[in-house]
Amino acid sequence: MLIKKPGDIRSSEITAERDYLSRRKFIAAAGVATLGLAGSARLLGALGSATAQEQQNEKPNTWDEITTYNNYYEFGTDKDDPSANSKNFRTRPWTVKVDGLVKKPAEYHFEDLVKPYAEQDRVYRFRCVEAWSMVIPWRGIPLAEMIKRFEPLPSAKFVQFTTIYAPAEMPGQRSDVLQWPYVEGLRMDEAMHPLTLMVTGLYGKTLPNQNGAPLRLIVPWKYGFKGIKAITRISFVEKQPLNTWQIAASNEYGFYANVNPNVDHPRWTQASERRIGQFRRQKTLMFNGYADQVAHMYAGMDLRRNF
Ligand SMILES: Nc1nc2c(c(=O)[nH]1)N[C@H]1C(S)=C(S)[C@@H](COP(=O)(O)O)O[C@H]1N2
Ligand SMILES: [Mo]
Repeated sequence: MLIKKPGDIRSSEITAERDYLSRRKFIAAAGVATLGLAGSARLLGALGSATAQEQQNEKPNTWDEITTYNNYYEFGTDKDDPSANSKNFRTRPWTVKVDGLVKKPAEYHFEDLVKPYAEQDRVYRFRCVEAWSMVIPWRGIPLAEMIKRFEPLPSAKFVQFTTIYAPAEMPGQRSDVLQWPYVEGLRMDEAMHPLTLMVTGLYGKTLPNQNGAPLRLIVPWKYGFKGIKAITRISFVEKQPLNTWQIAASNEYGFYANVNPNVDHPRWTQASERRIGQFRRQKTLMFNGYADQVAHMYAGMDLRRNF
């Protein structure tokens, strides 16, 4: 593709999620090979309902909005801190350690980790638990494709992710505002879901440092804090791991963190949200609008208790 500066990209040129979803290529890339027959049937079901979301016709947020309004406590607690303080953060060379309950534990150079895969562009809704939201054109690799290569053992029930610990380059890590390094976790089926993305880029360009370079997670039906940045370790484990925000305040943050308008956070409503760049608040959708694709994974679970 043509490399353009972000300012050159008109919103009409940005391919919306529905275009990807309607392409057979997407079906081949995102689901069938990984999930087998049952999974592909489920994905085809999801495609039908994605079309229903077309009506919302959501415009992606601008490059400036996405890269200057960030949460990344390693670089400060204010929204404009990460863009201001992450300029000298070094993302090369970068290694990702894969360990735990896998047949192929290894330490990968970033380049070797991503090389085998075709990156995909996907526009996802993104909602922070603080009740703001954006629409973001990510570029990345389905996590399921990476995980297949590691050959997890049947005993691996969860995946834990760890951010790099580099206090010399990350001023926030020199304070104890959170426990470092930042950690996150997913249940194996969530990690293998075709919507779950290992993000390497934004607007078709390399991922900026403030958005989690060189590698960050995006799970679009969960609150933003599940999208751990600057991942340096992926561990396959048997027991449900804690995440950083649970460690900080377990009454406010749970393991699942599924976007749920019916269960409020003690400090922020989850029933509605403010889209960055817009004035009017809008209703928050169950599972952030991805219910048709993901609700089956939580059937029978009490989502008030498992928040
Ligand atoms: N390592 C790390 N990852 C993190 C965070 C963080 O502080 N440190 N903040 C999380 C939160 S609360 C949100 S909302 C998203 C923000 O992602 P963005 O800045 O790309 O919008 O990153 C998540 N990932
Ligand atoms: Mo967040």
